[in-house]
Amino acid sequence: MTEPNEPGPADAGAHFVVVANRLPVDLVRDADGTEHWKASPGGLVTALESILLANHGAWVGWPGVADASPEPFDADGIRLHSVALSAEDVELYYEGFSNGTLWPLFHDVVVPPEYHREWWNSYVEINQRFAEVTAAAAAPEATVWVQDYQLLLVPKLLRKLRPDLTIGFFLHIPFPPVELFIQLPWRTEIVEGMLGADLVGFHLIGGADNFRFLAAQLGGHPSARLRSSRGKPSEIRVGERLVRVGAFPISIDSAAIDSVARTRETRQRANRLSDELGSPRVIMLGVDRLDYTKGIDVRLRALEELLEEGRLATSEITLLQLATPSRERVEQYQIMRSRIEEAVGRINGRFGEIGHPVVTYIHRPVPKSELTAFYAAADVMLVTPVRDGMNLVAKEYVASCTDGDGALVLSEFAGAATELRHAYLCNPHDLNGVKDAIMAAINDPREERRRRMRSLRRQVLGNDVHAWARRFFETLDATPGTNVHVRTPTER
Ligand code: GDG
Repeated sequence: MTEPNEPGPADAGAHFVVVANRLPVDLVRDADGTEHWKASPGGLVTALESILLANHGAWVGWPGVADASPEPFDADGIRLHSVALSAEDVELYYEGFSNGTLWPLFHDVVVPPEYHREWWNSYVEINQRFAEVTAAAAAPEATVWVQDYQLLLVPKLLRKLRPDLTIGFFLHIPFPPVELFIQLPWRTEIVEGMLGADLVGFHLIGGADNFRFLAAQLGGHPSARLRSSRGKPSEIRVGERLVRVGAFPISIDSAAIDSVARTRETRQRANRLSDELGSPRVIMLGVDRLDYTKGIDVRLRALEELLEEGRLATSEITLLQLATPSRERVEQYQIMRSRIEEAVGRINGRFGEIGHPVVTYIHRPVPKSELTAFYAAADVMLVTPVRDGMNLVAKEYVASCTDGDGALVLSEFAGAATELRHAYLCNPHDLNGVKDAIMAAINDPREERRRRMRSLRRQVLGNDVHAWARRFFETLDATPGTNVHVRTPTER
């Protein structure tokens, strides 16, 4: 998407509405108080843009700065509706309940989740606000697709306001095992909130199974106990309604990334990057939001031990670690950042040479084109989360590896590991295993690495994000009682 156009006239509502915590454009407030919009095309926009355009769709979300409530406006044919959040709402609903309670709880309590009633109260209030803005933005009998963990209550709240709507929900992060989920003081409300949708989608079958089991236990919906036949969505009876639950592993715009990676500009930038890094035998790469779930610390520890043991030498390898700033006001993120930066400093201090650090660490976002060049230059990609819903970086690397000569080291705890079986899989809790996977990725015969990459590329290029969205809509459409009028273009 590009810059938004001028506000359009009020309309009778859209037939397809996406609801997400953030709008696909960010409102930027300069130091002098002036405001402008900046496109922030994340993966979700890429996935849904063609469907939104084909259906004159709308998007409901927070514009990214506190106390801003611009009127609805059109951006490249998509109508954008802002949900206003005050600074206190951001602190309690977003940094608090979303990222201090749900995020760690849903990621296997990697750090302890905090349970605060004032965070919860704000979460309920803001979910209600999202539901109200959506109810006003949607045409009669429209289809609404609610996204992610910040909005778990929206399906139920929205159904109450607008029973005529068809509502889909998709969770981008893992859905935790029952034993962990039931820590949540508001566990029943959350499950009931999600059951307000007609279709509840997860990345993996395991997440869908966890949810169904909980629905049976907490929601008193005994039909939820019925297991689905493998991979097929199952149905839960909720009063008069049937709710479908299924697995829809998200993907990327594989063909677009593949073609950018093949351009002369990208290849030249990749070659220059390799020169800038001192043309080592092996360039390793990590690309993550700076988050404690991503296992950046795991790969740094593995690298340090490999250097210590002499299995790797500074002269032959380098690690480029891009750690994009994220949730910087949340305390656990500040702690994690200090630890990682300390480890980078220690490794470079112990093993780096003048003009040749072992780890090149970048803590700022880079443009997408630059990122593709990073992928194209990397011999070994390190994706080592301790828990991750999917991990798109792993798939982007594979799509960028157009010469077939690259190796992916991938944690078994990333959703992507379910599909990318021929990666160098490792358990991030087993440091020796991580080290061995890195060494195999570096030292395996070229033909073996190419064989694995061929299989990974078949998987990623054959299952793109457009197919993901289409499958979700087809399943939603097939759910009894729904009324989906969304056109899903097969061509981009
Ligand atoms: C959540 C779930 C799930 C990163 N740095 C830069 C940059 N990125 C882009 C990557 C990739 C995206 O950000 C990160 O996606 P991930 O999937 O790896 O991780 P989360 O942000 O945690 O996403 C995750 C995902 O939702 C989708 O459902 O896979 O499990 O946690 O696309 O390329 N992009 C640019 N500059 C950067 O510096 N341009």
